[in-house]
Amino acid sequence: MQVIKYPIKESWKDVLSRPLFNVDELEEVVNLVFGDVKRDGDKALFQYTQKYDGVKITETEVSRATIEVSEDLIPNDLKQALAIAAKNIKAFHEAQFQKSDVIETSEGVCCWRKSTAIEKVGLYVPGGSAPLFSTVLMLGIPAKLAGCKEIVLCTPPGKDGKINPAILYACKLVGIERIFQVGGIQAIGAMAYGTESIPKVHKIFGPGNQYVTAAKQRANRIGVAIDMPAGPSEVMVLADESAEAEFIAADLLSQAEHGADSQVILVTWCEQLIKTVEQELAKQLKVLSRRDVATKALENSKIILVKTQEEALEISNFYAPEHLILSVKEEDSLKDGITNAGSVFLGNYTPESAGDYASGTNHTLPTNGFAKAYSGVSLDSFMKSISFQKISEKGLLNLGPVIETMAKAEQLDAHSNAVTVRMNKIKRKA
Ligand code: HSO
Ligand code: ZN
Repeated sequence: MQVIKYPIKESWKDVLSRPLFNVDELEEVVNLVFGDVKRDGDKALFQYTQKYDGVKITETEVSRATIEVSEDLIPNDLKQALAIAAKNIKAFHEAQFQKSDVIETSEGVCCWRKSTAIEKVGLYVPGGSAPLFSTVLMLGIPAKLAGCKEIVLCTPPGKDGKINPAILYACKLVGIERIFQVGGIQAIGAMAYGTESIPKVHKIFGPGNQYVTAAKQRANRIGVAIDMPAGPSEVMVLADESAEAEFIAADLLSQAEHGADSQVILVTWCEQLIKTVEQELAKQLKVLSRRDVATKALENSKIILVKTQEEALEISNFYAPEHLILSVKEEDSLKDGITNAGSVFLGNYTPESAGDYASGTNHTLPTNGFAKAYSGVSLDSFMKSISFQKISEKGLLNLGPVIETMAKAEQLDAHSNAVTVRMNKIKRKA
């Protein structure tokens, strides 16, 4: 990891740049696949699954029997862990339901909002070297709680032509019944356009590689909503002398192992910590199963020495990390100053992987600086609100002149008339 000491403010943009991620270059292949999926439906899915996953499929949907049998294929301790994680995620997301009061904004004018589920949602779960069955819980649980009527899940088949049984079991646990063994760009295209077997959805959720991200952005341009523009995982740790080097190194590596393009950053105002964290990183890296991936990610990563904890906070808000860990004595004052971050982990005993799996918060979070404007996935992401209003005769007599004045000033006479004709009627009746 590159160590940067006391960077001046003007250099922060460069020091904190993320690995380049150019979606434009992928556009050509996304366009081609989308075109084929739109035209040929399932036939295109069979062809692309053969081409990209090396697997011949004749059906896209996973059978009920295959989902059922997944239960016998995963160990009991994993089943128990999934049950506890699911319970916590459910509890945290269930508490996010907001009641909507009727607000009488002025006498006789009542306004309120009603939340309703997005009817059809598509969840994408990556396969490959690390099949993220935890993502099934993070997306499936709030989708179910929200009351989405149609939930479809796409995930690529492994080299053996099968979907990882832990993904299937997690689906069974949260009640997702429509699972499709299709991945990559073609899966996003299928959920965006609909095919003979895969229903078209209104919103697509979930992480993925650069191809999946580019495909989601393309789906968005043709009118399908997406959760957020996802990018490689990242974590920033702010630490002082009260931090444990061993824990910091473990947290940095936990995100570094996601992908070669992940980025992890330690910001500290305690110079001695740098050496001990470096020693720990080297020690822990040696025995990590994904050390090749993590080593590459560390090449994009930084240790930054700053003068004060205030400066560290300013750097953190500037970077807007997906995950932010505070391992500091003065946790309270620092935490109150956070303005840009996806999810924050406080204290030496709150590892980031708790949020990835089991504490209850959602792990689908804004990366790449999007935490400046986006929130992570929540119950709300699966819902939308419809506003209602009801105005009484008295209410219209009160508010009508305000509307007339504004409409006339915008030179929209018909708007003004819609009020005037009613007010005239009320006055005639009186
Ligand atoms: N840290 C990832 C989520 C995840 N981690 C899933 C383990 N499994 C999101 O950046
Ligand atoms: Zn993770």
